[in-house]
Amino acid sequence: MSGVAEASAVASPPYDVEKIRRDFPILSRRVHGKPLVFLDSAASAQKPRQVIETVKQVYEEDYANVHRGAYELSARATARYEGARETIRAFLNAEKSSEIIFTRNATEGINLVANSYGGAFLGAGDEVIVSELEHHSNIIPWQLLRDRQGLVLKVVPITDDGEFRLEDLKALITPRTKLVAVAHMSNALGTVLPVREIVRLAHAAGAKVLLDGAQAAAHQRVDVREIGCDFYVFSGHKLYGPSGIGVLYGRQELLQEMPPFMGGGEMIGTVTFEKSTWARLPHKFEAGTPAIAQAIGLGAAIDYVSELGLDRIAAHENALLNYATQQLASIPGLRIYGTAPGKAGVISFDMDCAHAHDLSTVVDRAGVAVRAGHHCAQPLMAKFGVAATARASLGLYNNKADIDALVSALDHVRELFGR
Ligand code: 7TS
Repeated sequence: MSGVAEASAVASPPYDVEKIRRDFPILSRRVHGKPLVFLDSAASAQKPRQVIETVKQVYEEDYANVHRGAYELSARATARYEGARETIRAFLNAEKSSEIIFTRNATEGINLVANSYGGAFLGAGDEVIVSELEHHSNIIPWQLLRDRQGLVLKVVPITDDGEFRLEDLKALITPRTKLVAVAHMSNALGTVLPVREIVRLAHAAGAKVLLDGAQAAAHQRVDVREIGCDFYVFSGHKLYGPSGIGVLYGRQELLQEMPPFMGGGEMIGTVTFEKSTWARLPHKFEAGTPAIAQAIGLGAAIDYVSELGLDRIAAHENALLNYATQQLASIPGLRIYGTAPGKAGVISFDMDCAHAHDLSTVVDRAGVAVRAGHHCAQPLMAKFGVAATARASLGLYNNKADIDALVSALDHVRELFGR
């Protein structure tokens, strides 16, 4: 077996980014008369033809509500929806497809865990630990729970380089620590957190671990059993899939104990006005008509990235990240935020001559899309003493020419605003 695997690894063709780019129709579009240079995949990634065609084909040929009709079309839609769940199970290497809950996005997955697990099992004085680099999606649900149930919310500080240090987590863990909820990868800095070690420390103290994989899932292979986490969330739209669909992975014994998050159709066993019972997993957590075509489209997106290979995507993006970092660092007056070793495809920066928003408006005129703002990580921005940064983030379709276009647009910013 391993001989076959090795042979196929050797035989795998080189990563042909120009060919890959042709799968993404939007990349041939022009913006302000210039070819689009898309460097905002951390906010939402573009979609390959394979995903667009799948969603279109579902609506044209296989669309009906799921889990209801005995008729052919509903059976086909249900099989494809459940097939997508199985694709996601394999993608995350979860043990059972009943551990894969479809949500709207990563945000909903975190809110589900906070309300259901947190609401049932966390009480006054119990501690939830997050980190200083979290997206607001992994701060606010815990704050709301804290204010409702008297929890203690603790925050692991981040170093000036944007590193998460295990000893800083260790220093915060006590016997009252019940949950550690952190990002797998930072959307604002690119820092990749040492998640296996975080899980080991938390579990040794009897605490559960939720990982926010909104960014990481698009940039590296994720194996929830190897990591050992209890919950993992991500969004389809950052993984080259449709918006409106996301995933919560939870270990079965936890999901089974947890009460429903939302009530309605699909999630019940029997209903009377006196008492109702709940459907089996995963349906207990999927109230209402789900995002059917979007879930199937997410399955197609995962097939797409799996065929390219997450390891090869990561290698391509890391080489490009090194190139981009070198190029940007050579621009006078440009400062990069977040230089943690092992970071992935995000570069946050500002320039001494222009505000991040002005900078992004100027580069947009050259067809270059970068995000400017607080990146939904205001506490992190406060730590660095800035209100906003500009951010270039990489996807599997970016190439050196994209970076060169950004650098040349930033040179123009210096010409315009430099003294
Ligand atoms: N967690 C992280 C680490 C994120 O980067 C984001 C979105 C979310 C959670 C929320 O994802 P959603 O799909 O539920 O909205 N991050 C960004 C970003 O960096 N720019 O726009 C959205």
